[in-house]
Amino acid sequence: MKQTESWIDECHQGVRYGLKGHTIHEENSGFQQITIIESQRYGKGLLLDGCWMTAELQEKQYHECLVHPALCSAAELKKILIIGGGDGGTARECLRHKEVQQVDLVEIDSRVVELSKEYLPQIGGNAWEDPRLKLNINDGVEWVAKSTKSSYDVVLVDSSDPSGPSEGLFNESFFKHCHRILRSGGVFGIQSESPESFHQIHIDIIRLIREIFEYADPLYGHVPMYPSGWWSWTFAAKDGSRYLNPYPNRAKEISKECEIWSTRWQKGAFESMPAFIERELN
Ligand code: SPD
Repeated sequence: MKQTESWIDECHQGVRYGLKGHTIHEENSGFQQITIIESQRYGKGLLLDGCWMTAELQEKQYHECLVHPALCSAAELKKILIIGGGDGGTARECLRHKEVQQVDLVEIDSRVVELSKEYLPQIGGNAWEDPRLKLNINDGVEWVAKSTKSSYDVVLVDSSDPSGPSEGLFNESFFKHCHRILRSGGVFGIQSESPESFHQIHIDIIRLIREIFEYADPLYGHVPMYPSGWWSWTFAAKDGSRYLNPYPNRAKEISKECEIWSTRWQKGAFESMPAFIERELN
């Protein structure tokens, strides 16, 4: 029998951001409400606590933009840390880099991983079987606090919005640990919300990261299903703004199979800070 299609919306402050489709699975994991939907336009999708996380036909717009600015510019790529990212998309993009020896994926909610493997297997792709991937069902805040100094070449935070299980991933203490565990020559990257829909949160994230890291800059792009569709990722480093300059050999190899990311796209995306954000940050 054909499922009844309806609008599935993420709602904020008098605005809603929706896809037409139907719910195929819903549960409360103890950490959060997890919803898997089938949409008419973007394939299967995932919501956490009613907020859009990803969908099969637009996940690359998010994952490529979080991963490649960092992995194409870090001095070495031996050991990568991903906090969150339970759908596997960030790990998949990291593991496309042949120099990567180990990816520690630290996801607090095992059900996000299990349901993503079951309903959204294309998003993780081969990452789940890759021996370089070490999946840890653990609290990312505790993980960074316990990690030894300078133990990672790249640290990526692929979290949901800063509330519920992700609340602790946006504060001073967390960022200080990320700075401590990053090697010099390393790159830190985090999804940093929408300059429009989550304007103040976006500003606060950049300001805080700039207080802790020697160099930090946001990059702007589009994820159609997210609030306003206008999204950002912020990158930081200790030894210069190396994230602005991808190594040409890595970039050439990686961009061959990207939908969005390329050195050209990245250059524009770092340059496209809107004037109102630039004024506030200065
Ligand atoms: N408002 C949505 C922010 C979600 C960012 N993370 C998405 C997870 C995809 N791996």
